[in-house]
Amino acid sequence: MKPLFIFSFFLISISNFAQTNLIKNGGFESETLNWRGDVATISPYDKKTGKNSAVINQFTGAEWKAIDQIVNIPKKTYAIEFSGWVKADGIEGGKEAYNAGLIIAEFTTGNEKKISSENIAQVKGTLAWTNYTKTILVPEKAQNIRIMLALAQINGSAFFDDIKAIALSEEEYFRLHPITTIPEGQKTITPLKQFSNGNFEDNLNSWNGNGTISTSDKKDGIAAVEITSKTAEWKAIDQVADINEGDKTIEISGWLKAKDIQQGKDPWNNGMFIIEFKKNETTKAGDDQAIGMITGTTDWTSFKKTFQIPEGAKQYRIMVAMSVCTGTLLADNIEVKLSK
Ligand SMILES: [Ca+2]
Ligand SMILES: [Ca+2]
Repeated sequence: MKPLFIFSFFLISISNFAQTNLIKNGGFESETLNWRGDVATISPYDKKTGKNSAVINQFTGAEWKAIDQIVNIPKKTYAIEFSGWVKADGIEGGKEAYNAGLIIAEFTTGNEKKISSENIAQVKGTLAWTNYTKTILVPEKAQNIRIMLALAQINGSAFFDDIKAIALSEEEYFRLHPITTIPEGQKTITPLKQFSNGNFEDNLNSWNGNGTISTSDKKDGIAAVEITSKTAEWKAIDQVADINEGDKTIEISGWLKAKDIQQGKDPWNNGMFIIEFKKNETTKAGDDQAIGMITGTTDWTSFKKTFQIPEGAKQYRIMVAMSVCTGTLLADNIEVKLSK
């Protein structure tokens, strides 16, 4: 228990440090001590906390009436969390939005030159005690804050209590205001890999295996793929792509051309165009299927087949193979169409 207690104590000391209020006498428990200006009176009857609040009353004239306090911004302050309780009573009229009861935070340089100003609270009409909070990043070169409680050229009564300005380090600021990124539609999901470069116009991009690019003999465009085998071995190119959820059928088409392909000992030892369905990297979802087979010497020949996608198949692999035979196989314009 003892180490745990020490740890908790450490955390409490950190958070206490973070909660230090820069405003002196923000709750008006010491009447108007630390505040400049003489337009506010202490209200012991209508307050949010403790014994007192401060009230600025104005019944005629609609003049600017305010009290203020200047505080130093501690070193390494990244942002200030301003807060305060305000109550309004009969604040009526005024042409501008700022003709209201206001808490204003003004950032100034060391010699009180204004850098920026923000309204923390802006109240009109008649309003019960309400808490206002606003966290503002400290502008560059700001050294002081001037906090103002005002009745801005309007008649009525504005009550103020528990005025706070809490300095936050960068770390504290981002702990209180963590950065959240909003997912845009499907962007957070790893995009499915689509079949691509079936016409070999982008060299062998997207393809694996032992092909070369043929620019002299092709079906369309500037290039096709060529697989040449001098010995009866398996030599192939392949590409794996994802199946969209809900897809039921797949149609594969492409063009093949054979140059002196000598069949091996089995009938499928020829130029082959194959699809394999996969559940994952290592598990097949069914038997391999031939889209086309070619042997001997031929012109460009078109092949097309449609398959039902087997249960559980998440990926497919398209293969163009010299299947344990000799000769040259060319392929071009391979296309895949998935449908629901
Ligand atoms: Ca108080
Ligand atoms: Ca091509």
